[in-house]
Amino acid sequence: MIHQRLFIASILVGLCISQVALAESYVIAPNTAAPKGNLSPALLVIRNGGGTYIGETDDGRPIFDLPANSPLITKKSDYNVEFEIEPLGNRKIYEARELLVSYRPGKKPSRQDLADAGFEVVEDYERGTVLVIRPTQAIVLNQETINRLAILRQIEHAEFNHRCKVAPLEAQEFTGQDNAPPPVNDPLWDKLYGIRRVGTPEAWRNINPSPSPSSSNSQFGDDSEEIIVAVIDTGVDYRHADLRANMWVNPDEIPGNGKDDDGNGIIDDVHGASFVGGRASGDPMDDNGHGTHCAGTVGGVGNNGIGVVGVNRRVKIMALKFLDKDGYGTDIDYVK
Ligand SMILES: [Ca+2]
Ligand SMILES: [Ca+2]
Ligand SMILES: [Ca+2]
Repeated sequence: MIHQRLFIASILVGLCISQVALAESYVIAPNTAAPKGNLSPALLVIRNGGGTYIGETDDGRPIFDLPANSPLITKKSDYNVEFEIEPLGNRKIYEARELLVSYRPGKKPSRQDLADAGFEVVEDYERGTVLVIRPTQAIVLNQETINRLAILRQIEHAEFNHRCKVAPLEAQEFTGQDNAPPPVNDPLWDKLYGIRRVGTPEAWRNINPSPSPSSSNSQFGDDSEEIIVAVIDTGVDYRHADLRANMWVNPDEIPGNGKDDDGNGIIDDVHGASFVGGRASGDPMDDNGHGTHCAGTVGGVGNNGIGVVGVNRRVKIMALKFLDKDGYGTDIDYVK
């Protein structure tokens, strides 16, 4: 997926979960001249765990050190993610913890080196210089144990492989001042909270002062058919009557033939892919509902007399699933 030549207009992740304050630590190997904020590109995520964020360069300069509740905004996108962080004192939870470590290109630490430091490889993410590792003994993962990795000079960066969870969907109805007649014939227009809250009707009216169900697509300024939006979430019900016309279709993959026609390592990935549980699959069907809800907000087919309308009435939605049916997923599966 990562190597597809695609224009991804935006990435939506709707994650939110209760959090517990905990100091979170990052470590940079002593000989790594990391400029300020230069974390591994594959690991740029927001950290808003309510703790203090610390990173150091080889000469001791802090990379970042933020007070509680100051989110780090990534360079890549501007999404709102909060991660579940269990109490450090909860030994049982941390016994099962994993770490993500990135290493310098061509400098992958050997399994023996990692074993000498007390870790074993859970997963080798070969498309990036990233390993998922875990302690070989039931120990608490904290700064001290992470520091043991610092003796491996190949390692640039280490952090917890967080487990995160989507917030349950809450029904909300729009209660704003928009008294204009419905611009589309989608029957759930009156119940659409998100896109009206963010002013989508006003945006449409900037293009067409009187949008109505009889307006043509072009009169909505609806030229976004070539834009691909990746919804990274619990998957998407790509057969949904109000979404299927707006689903991205992999042009180089023949569906249902049991072969990886485009050679990207994933069989029959027609509308996206799933990375749940560390296994790549070509079927990102949503078994939770959250991702389909998000996809509807992004690109529910507009003015078709069915269901909802998205911010983009015509768009191509790529379903990338990393959260399971209960809404849980990990950092590493998100990165994929
Ligand atoms: Ca494929
Ligand atoms: Ca195929
Ligand atoms: Ca619709």
